[in-house]
Parts: sequence; structure tokens; C-alpha cells
Amino acid sequence: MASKPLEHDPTDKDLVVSAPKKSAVGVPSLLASIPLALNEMGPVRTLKTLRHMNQKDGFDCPSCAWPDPPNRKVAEFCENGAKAVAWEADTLKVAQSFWALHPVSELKTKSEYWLGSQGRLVEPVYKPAGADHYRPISWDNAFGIIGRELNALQSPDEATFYTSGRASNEAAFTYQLFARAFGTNNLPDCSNMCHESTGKAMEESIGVGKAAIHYEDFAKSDLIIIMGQNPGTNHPRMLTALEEAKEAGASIIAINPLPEAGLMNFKNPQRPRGLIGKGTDLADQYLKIRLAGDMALMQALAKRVFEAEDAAPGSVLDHLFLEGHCIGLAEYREHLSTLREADVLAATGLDSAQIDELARRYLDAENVIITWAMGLTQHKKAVPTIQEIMNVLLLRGNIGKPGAGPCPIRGHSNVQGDRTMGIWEKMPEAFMDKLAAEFDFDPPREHGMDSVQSIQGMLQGKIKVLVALGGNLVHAVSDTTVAQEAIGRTRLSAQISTKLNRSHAYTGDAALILPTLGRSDIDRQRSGVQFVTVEDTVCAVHASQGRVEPVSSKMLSEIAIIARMARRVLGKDHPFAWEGFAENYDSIREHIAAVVDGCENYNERVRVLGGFILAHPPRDSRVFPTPSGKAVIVVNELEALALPPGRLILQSLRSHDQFNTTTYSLNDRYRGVRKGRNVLFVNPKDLEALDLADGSYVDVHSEAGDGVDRVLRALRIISYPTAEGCTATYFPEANVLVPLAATAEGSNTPISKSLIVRLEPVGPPVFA
Ligand SMILES: Nc1nc2c(c(=O)[nH]1)N[C@H]1C(S)=C(S)[C@@H](COP(=O)(O)OP(=O)(O)OC[C@H]3O[C@@H](n4cnc5c(=O)[nH]c(N)nc54)[C@H](O)[C@@H]3O)O[C@H]1N2
Ligand SMILES: Nc1nc2c(c(=O)[nH]1)N[C@H]1C(S)=C(S)[C@@H](COP(=O)(O)OP(=O)(O)OC[C@H]3O[C@@H](n4cnc5c(=O)[nH]c(N)nc54)[C@H](O)[C@@H]3O)O[C@H]1N2
Ligand SMILES: [Mo]
Repeated sequence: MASKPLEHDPTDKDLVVSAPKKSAVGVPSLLASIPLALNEMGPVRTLKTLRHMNQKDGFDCPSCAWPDPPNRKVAEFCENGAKAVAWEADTLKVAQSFWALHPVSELKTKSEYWLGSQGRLVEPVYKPAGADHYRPISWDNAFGIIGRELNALQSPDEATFYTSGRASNEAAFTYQLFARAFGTNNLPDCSNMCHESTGKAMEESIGVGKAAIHYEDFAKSDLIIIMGQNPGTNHPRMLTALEEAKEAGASIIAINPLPEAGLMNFKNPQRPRGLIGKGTDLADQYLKIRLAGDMALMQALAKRVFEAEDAAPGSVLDHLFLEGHCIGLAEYREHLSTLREADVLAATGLDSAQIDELARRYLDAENVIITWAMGLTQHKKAVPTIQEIMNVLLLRGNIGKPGAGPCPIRGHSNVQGDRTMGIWEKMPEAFMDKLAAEFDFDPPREHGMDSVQSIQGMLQGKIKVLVALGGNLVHAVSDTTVAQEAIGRTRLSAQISTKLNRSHAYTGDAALILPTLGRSDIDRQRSGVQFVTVEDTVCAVHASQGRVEPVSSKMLSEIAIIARMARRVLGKDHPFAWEGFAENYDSIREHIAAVVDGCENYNERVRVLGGFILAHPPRDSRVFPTPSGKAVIVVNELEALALPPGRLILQSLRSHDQFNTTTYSLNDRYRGVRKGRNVLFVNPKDLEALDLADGSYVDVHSEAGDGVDRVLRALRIISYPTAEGCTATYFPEANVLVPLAATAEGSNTPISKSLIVRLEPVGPPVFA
């Protein structure tokens, strides 16, 4: 019953554009996921797999990091979770004959859609330096090659160890231990391109870079503000939490340049009313903000809070909280007194009445949650923007009480856990001290390279080996052409992967693909069937156990791969119990308990059904682990993004049928796009001003001002109700436009949501 690999790479020849949807997740969504799952997995496997997903004794959905509600439903998954698992649990395998048939030079020309549709990777393959083909290789020989290349380096810092956020806590802990035992802190991860700005901003403001709420807080909140996030597509189960919050009396404000369907209305397929009724209207106020305008908006909101306090002294600010727990209030108030409304209106594209309404709603609410995702983190001023959110919340004590708090919504299902486990190029000294004590060794203390720095390091010849625990670095990182060139300069790239992607086509001189088990696969080791653990976006840690029979016995678990690699690289006398780690994951968890703060008695606590919630001092007790011991109200100079005449600001975002660089189909249902991805959403007024029309084609040129002409060719224009002056197209294709050096201040995250671009009309493409 397996699906068939795509033979031909589809083009946009049959592209269909219709009006965007005004409502998310009704009947069509479940109907959309089930056939896909059936097609890819077959009926028995589908039922078995989906039945176990997100249940307390099952496996964690490999899609997003949205938390599980305490009272789970029988079918606790969403359409996109079903797609993710159908994609992973697919019984189709990349055949042994594939490698001889398809040279790497050909793989380079294929789309992610084609590559991902070839099936699960089931045997290790090797492309020797100079060769144009991968060929099967034994696991032993594969590890031998990694050992030889890593040990030939002049310094351990000539290698970099990337991680994507699907890796379990146990795999992540073992991997960082290996990299540090080898001698480097070069541990870049997808977080560098994702919520790094959040971590940086929140650490400085409140001392913890994670959401300061519990799942239950949504239903206790009076107001939920959703900024720069598209939950209908990227965190669909959040819509259930929002629906429940609305029923309990909360209001919702959506701040987004696009009127995303999932922000406006939700038809809940779990309820009879959702199937036939009108659904629940979500946003009570929608602010169609200009890209990168959020910092100005938050400052304008804070200024209105101060004005309200001036009008009714003592009744608006939470004085008790501010005096007891915060520093920087006076400076902030003083700073905002000079904020000019005209600057705010120019930066946001909003009018004063809209901001007044936002302020009124904020002040009327006792308990406020603000959520955000990539719409805020991938801008030059991302870190100060997120700090302004923290400021707004702190002014009225909206943290550390029920129904209130900052809530960054993380992306990959375990990206937050990976960081907790030590995947970071600059882990704090306290972690390194505990790691050193637990394993009785001297881990390197010098900070390592992040994702962008690793690519730069490859370009400069400083990085010679790339090992990647999942992901698709070459296509996820900015400046695709440069990234491809950079990886091409390494001696070896080794990818631990479930499916084919661009990073297997653009490789080092020599390349390895190491096939691994996914989240849904049963993981058997010498001591028996294993489970792993993960952490969601609200710090809940729980077990995850695969339930479907792996499609091949040749694949190894991530932990087995890391352990065998470590043994081969570090030698047979290396004192860590690598074999023991792979034999029984409890032994890894014993070390996690000793090293990672808050994970004491880990093995016992993760065995409790539903797991446990990591401590979070600001959330739990209004304790702020910053240097001053207080929450910091940070003063930031407003700097708006200047838009030269005749230009637009471009954001790159996800379609409904993709997971990051993985394409499930060429459709983006809610935005009315079918059978194509090469599209550009533009406001009708901008089209008129630029003398362009819906249905015509343009080349998009990025104007970074560095003399390089970066172009994305032949996009079909869709007249779309995005904010004026703003345009959008899909990631990862758009990465060719983002200069490597264009990153957010303080977090070094590529600014993939605020590129200045010029549109050049071209004729329609000729489709083969
Ligand atoms: N199905 C599915 N689920 C996913 C993913 C996936 O690819 N597919 N990816 C996962 C990952 S790793 C992540 S990080 C998350 C990403 O989740 P999102 O952040 O929701 O992902 P994007 O598609 O990048 O959407 C960004 C949203 O922010 C808005 N936006 C862009 N710029 C601005 C701005 O300047 N201001 C404001 N206010 N809004 C702005 C866009 O219009 C868009 O609605 O989703 C996770 N979940
Ligand atoms: N322009 C632009 N660029 C962006 C973004 C954007 O919005 N715009 N978003 C950024 C964000 S938020 C992120 S998180 C990054 C994503 O960057 P990555 O995490 O590097 O990319 P993914 O596409 O999620 O990786 C997909 C690959 O992971 C492998 N994989 C899947 N499951 C598993 C597993 O269980 N184990 C292992 N070992 N491998 C597995 C498969 O081979 C699959 O092809 O991209 C970033 N890049
Ligand atoms: Mo992400």
C-alpha cells in the first residue's frame, strides 16, 4: 500500500489561484489528512499510528511544539500532524538501485518535493570525494570514514555539529556530549534560524528564554494577543485552546500583515457544531501591521499605558509588582515620552484609532497572554521587538499569575528540549561545570559557531567537516547559493536523516547519509524497547514511544548512531559508556538528571504518565534569574525599516502543505493556492502603483546594498490582502534572496521576514 515515488518533478503548469479562505480547520482539513495518510501508510498502519499520536502512552507528534492538553481527546492530532506522521511512517523505501540510477549532479536539480517523495532512507550510503554517485556502505565503514576525517583535523573546532529540532532529549544530550568530548562547542542548530531572538530577548528581560505560562492559562486569560504567527497552519491544535479561551470569555487580537484564515475563524472538527456550523470567530481585533512594525506598535502601546496611568494615577500600572520585581521603569517612561506618533504610524501602517483600541483592550484585561513566532524573530530588530513585548507585559504585572504571560510558540517538536539538553554553541558556564563534574573531563569553554557562522567558517576554510543530526541546513539557512558553495568546500558532510533533501545533494567533497529511525518507529535495543523524552513549548517534558514497525532493520536509532560514531572517533579507550547509552536509554537519563537543572530524578518523573513540567522561576514564583535578580524593563531606540520608493518588504513563510523545507504537496489551501509554489502575494494598491497585474510574472531582486544581485525568478503575482508595501513568498525557495550577513542584531538569526526587494516584470515561464 505504499505510495509511489514521484517520477517527474511537477512544475507550476497547472497552478490554480482562488480567493483565500476565511476560516480554518473545518471538515476539509480532516478530509485532507486522512487520504494522504491512507495513501502513504495503508489503512492498518494509519489507524495504529494516528491512534497513538499524542496519547500519554504513545509518541509525540513529530510536527510542531504545541503542548498536549491535560485532558486528551481520542484523536489528539491535527491535519498537519497527520501529514507529518504519514510522511515519516511511509512504507515506501529508497531502493538500493536508486543510487546508481541518480547521480548527485541530478539530485541537485530536483525539488524538495521530489526528493522527499522518494521514500525512507534505509541503508547508509557514501559518496567518495570526486564521485558523482552515492553507493551503499556498511555501518562500520561509514563510522570509520567519520573517525578518519574528524581525527585528521588540526583542531576539533574545524568540525561543526548541526542539530534540527526533532532530535529527542536523549539523542541531543548524547550528541552534545560527543561534540564536547571531541573538543568543540560548534553546536549550531535550527533554533539559530528560528527562536534565537526570543531566547536572547527573554534571557535579558526576565532571565528565562521560554514561555512563562501553562497550557491551562489560555482558558484563564482575558486577552490573548497573537503576533507574527500563523497557528491555523503551523500550530493547528492551538486553535482548540483559543476556542476554549473564547468560550471562557477571552478576547483575541491578531497582529499580522496577512489576514490568515486560522486567526479569523475556526471550525473545530472535534465538535458537531464545527462540522456544520459557522465555527468560532477568533480575532476580536485584527491589526494588519506592516512587516517589522511591531517594535513601534509595542512602544506606542506602552506609551498609552503610561498616559492612562497619568490620567488615573495609581490605577493602571501594577506598582506593587514593578517596585518589588522590576528595574528600569523610570528610564523607560522617560524614553517613551519622546516617541512620535507619526513614526509609529509610518512604521506600522496602522492608524491611531486602531492603536487606541488595542490599548483599551489591553487595559481592560486583567490577565494577558502574548504569543509570537517567526513573524517577530526574523527581523533585524527582533530582539528589541520581543523585549518591548516583555515591557508591555511587565507594566501591568502580566507574568507569574494565572492566565497571563509571554508565550513564544516554538517550532520543531523538540527544539526547546534540545536546547535544554545542551545543544547550543554557547551553553552557560553552570551547565559546563556540571557536565565536567559528571563526566570527569574538561569540556571546551570557548563559545562555538552558530548556523550562519558555521557556513561562514566553511567558506573561509575554517570548517572542514559537517555532521548533521537531522535537518536540511543547506536549504534552511540563508543565501542558498553561498551556502551550497560553502558546504562544497568541506572535506566531508555526514547527514543523519530519515528522508532525502537538498543537503544530500549539495555536500562536502565526500558525503555520507546515515538513515535513522523516526519518532513513530519502534526502537529496539539490547535492553528492550526504548522510549525517549521531549519538551514542548510550555516546558512540559514527557515520554514518547514509537509504535510502528520500522520499514527496515538496517536503520539505526539516532542514539545508536551517535554512540557508535563517538566510539569510533574517540577511540576504544575513551572512558564514557557509549555502548551503554545505546543499550539502555535510562543510562543517558541518569546523566541528564545529574547535569540538567530541573531534571532531578528524571527516569522516575518521565515515567509518570503525562510527564512533568520544568521549573520556570518567573512563571512559578516571580523570581527573575537575571544578574540583578529583577526583571529588566529594557530601553530600546526605535529604528524603523526604511522602504525606498518603488520597493516592497518581502517576508518568506510556510504554505499549508509543507514542514519547513519538506513539501507535502504544492497546495496552500487557506491562501487559495493549488498546484504551485512559485507565487508572490502583493497588495492590490501596490500592484497598481507598480503597474503590475494579478497573474503576471516577476523576477524578485533583493536589494541588500552589498553589490550582489540575488534573484528569485518567475513568480506569479497574486493580488492579495496583505499590508500595503509588504509582499510574501514561500520559504525555503526565498532563501536565495537573503544575504548570509543579513541577520538580527543580538541573535544572528537570518532576517528572512524583512528583505527590501524590487520586482521586475518578466514573461510567463515556459513549462516543460
Ligand atoms: N505545518 C507546519 N507546522 C509547522 C512548521 C511548518 O513548516 N509546517 N514549522 C514549524 C517551525 S520550525 C516553526 S518555527 C513554526 C513557524 O510558525 P510561524 O511563525 O507561524 O510560521 P511562518 O509561516 O513563518 O509564519 C509567520 C507568520 O508571521 C506573519 N508575519 C511575518 N512578518 C511579520 C511581522 O513583521 N509582524 C507581524 N506581526 N507578523 C508577521 C506572517 O504573515 C505569518 O502569518 O511552525 C512550526 N510548525
Ligand atoms: N527564508 C526562511 N528561512 C528559514 C525560515 C523561514 O521562515 N524563512 N525558517 C527557519 C526555521 S524557523 C527553521 S526551524 C529552520 C529549519 O531547518 P531544519 O530543521 O534544518 O530543516 P527541516 O526542513 O525541518 O529538516 C527536514 C529534514 O530533517 C530530516 N528529518 C526529519 N525527521 C527526522 C528525524 O526524526 N530524525 C532525523 N535525524 N532527521 C529527520 C529529514 O531528512 C528532512 O528532510 O529553517 C529556517 N529557515
Ligand atoms: Mo523553527
